[in-house]
Amino acid sequence: KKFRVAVVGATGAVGQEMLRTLERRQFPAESLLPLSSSRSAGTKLIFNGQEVEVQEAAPESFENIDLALFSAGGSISKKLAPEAAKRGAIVVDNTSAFRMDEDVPLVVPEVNPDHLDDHQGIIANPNCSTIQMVAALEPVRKAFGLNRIIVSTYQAVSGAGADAIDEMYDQSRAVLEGKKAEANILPVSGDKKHYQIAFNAVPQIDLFQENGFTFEEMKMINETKKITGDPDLSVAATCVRLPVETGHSESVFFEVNHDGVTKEDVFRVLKEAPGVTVMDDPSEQLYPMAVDAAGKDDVFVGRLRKDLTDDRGFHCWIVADNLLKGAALNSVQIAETLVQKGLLK
Ligand code: 11C
Repeated sequence: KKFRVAVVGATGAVGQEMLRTLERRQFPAESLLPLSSSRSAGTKLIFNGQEVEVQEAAPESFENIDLALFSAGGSISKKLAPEAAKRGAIVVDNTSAFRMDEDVPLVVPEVNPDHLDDHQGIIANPNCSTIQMVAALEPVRKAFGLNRIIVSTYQAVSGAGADAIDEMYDQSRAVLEGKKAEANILPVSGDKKHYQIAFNAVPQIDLFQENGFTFEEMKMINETKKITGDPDLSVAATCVRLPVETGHSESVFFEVNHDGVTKEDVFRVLKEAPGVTVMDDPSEQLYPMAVDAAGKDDVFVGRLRKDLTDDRGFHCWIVADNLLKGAALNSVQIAETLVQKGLLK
C-alpha cells in the first residue's frame, strides 16, 4: 500500500530534509504535496524525480491526505494540524505545539514506539536536543535505572532555521572584514534583543520562563520525563548556541540507580543500542564531533567516564544531526513505525 503524503513547511531547513529523507528511505509515498506559507508558495521542488509545486497550506489542503508531516512553526501546527486530523490524515508534528498534551504521543521510535498505539490523529516529534539524549540514555536507563541527568548543550544554528544559518555566515564574513556584525534573529527571533553568534557562545535558546530556565531547557526536562514515562527522573539542562551550522553536541552527567556499574557495563549497553554509534578511544583521540555527525542518521556517543567521586555517576558527550535524527529522520521513522504497526491506513 502507498500513502498520500503532505509536508507542511516544505521549503524550510527541516522540511527540505523531510523530503530528502522520505526519498532516500523509499517511504511508500503515492504522492507528495509540499505546503508552506504564502511566502514560499509557487516554489518548485523535485521529489522522486518529479517536479512538485509548493502550495499555500489551508485546511482544505488535507482532503485526501493520509500522512501530514508538519514543520512550519508552532502557530501553523496549532491552526492546521487539527484540520488535517479532522480530515483523516495522521499528523506527525515537529513543533512544540502539542508535545505535552496528554492525548498526544511524543515518540522516539527506538525508545517508546508503543506510545503510538493510543494516538488520536496527532503524534508529536520531540525537540532535537531531547531526541538525541533520550536515544542514547534510554538503553542505560533500561539496564541500570536512571536517577538524574544534568546536561549542557552546544547547539547548532540550523536549529533556529535557514535564516539563522545565513545570519551566522553573514556575521562571520563581516567580522573577518572588520565590519560590524548585524544581529537580527539569534538568539530568539521573537525576543527583545539580538546578539552576535559568529565567534561567540550564547546561553539562550528560546524564551526565558518564569523559573529562570529557557523554554528549550524546559523542553529537555519535560519531554524526557514524558518519553521515558518516568516523572521522577530528575533532569536539569543549560542550552547554549554555538556558531556551528549543523549538529547538536551535549555534555551529559547521568546517575544510574545501582552501585557497582562499570564504564564497560555502560559501553556494552550502548554498543547494542539501536541508532547509537559509540566513538570513544582517547588513545586515538576518537570522539564524536558535530562536523562528522552532520549528514548521518545515528546518535554518536563518546568521552564516557565514570565520575571521580560519585560511584553511580557517569559523564559522556552525545552528538547528532539536529535536522536528521533531531527532526526530519525521527518524523519519517515515526511514519515508518506507523506503517509497520498497521496504524497508517
Ligand atoms: C533549536 N531545538 O536548536 C531548537 C529547534 O522545539 O522543535 C527545535 C525547536 C523545537 O533551536
